[in-house]
Amino acid sequence: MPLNFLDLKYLPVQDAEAVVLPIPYEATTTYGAGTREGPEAILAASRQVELWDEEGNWDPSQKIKLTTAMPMGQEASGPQAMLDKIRRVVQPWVSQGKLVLALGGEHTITAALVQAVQTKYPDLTVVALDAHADLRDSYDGTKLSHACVLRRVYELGRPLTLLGTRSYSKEEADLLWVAPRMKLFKAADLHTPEGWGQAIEHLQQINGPVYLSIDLDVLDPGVMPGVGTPEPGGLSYRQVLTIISTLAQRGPVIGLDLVELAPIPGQRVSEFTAARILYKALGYIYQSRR
Ligand SMILES: [Mn+2]
Repeated sequence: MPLNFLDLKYLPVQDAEAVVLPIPYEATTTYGAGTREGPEAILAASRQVELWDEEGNWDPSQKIKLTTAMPMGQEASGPQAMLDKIRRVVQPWVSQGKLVLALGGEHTITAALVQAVQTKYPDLTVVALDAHADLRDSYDGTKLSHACVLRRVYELGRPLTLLGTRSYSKEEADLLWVAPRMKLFKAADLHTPEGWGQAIEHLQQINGPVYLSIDLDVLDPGVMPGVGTPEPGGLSYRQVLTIISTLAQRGPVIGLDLVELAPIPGQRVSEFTAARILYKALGYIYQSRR
C-alpha cells in the first residue's frame, strides 16, 4: 500500500478538495542525489505529525477533504515527457477546483505544475522560495534542469517573486537586474529587520491567485540538512511559515510544491520538518478560505 499523508483514512481523489501528489522524479540532480526518495520520506514522517494545529486551534485534517494520490512514475523517455505527464494528470484536478500539493523530487517539476494551474488561473503570480535562483537558460546541456526551472517558469509570462536566494551566477544576476516581472528578496536581506519588513509588505500587496514553490534548500542547512545542494545562511522554519501564512491571508494560494528533499539515512529532522511545513501550509490556506 502506498503511504498516505498524515496516515489519514483513504479517500478517492474524486471526492477530495486537496490532493497531495508524490512525484519522485530525479533526472538532472547535480550534487547530492536522493530526491527520488523525498516524497516517500515526507509521507512516512507525516505519520508522526500532530494533527491538532496548536496555532490555529483546529484540526485541519478533520475539516479538509484531503487525499494522497498514487506516486507518479518516472517517464523513461526524458524530462519533456515527464513534464507533459505531470501536466496531463494535474490539469483536470485543477479545473475541478482541487488544490494540488506536489511533493518532489527535483525542482524541475514546478514548470509543469505552474503550466497546469495557469490554464485555470491565468492571472496568477508565482512565489518561489529557493537558495538558488534557478534562472539559467540551460545547464549540463539541457533546458529542463532543476537549475533552469525558474527561468522556464518566468517564460510563462507571469510575475515571479524569489525569496531566500543566496547563490546565483553572473548570467542569472544580469537577468535579475533587467527582468521586469521579477522581484528578488535575497536571504541576506531577509535577515535584517528592514529587509524582512519589505518582503512581507511586498507579499501582502500581491493581487490575485498565488502559486507557491518551496525548494526546501531555502531553509538553513542547520534546520534542513537533507537537500541536494545545501547553502549556508538560509531562512528559519518560522520565517518560512510566516511567508506562507502571509500569502494565504492575503488571497488564494492555488497551488503549492515542496521539492528537493534528499533524505539523509539515519536522520529524521529534514523529512519531519518538510511534513510539518506541508501540514502548516494546508492549515493556513484553508483557515483563510473559511
Ligand atoms: Mn531550486
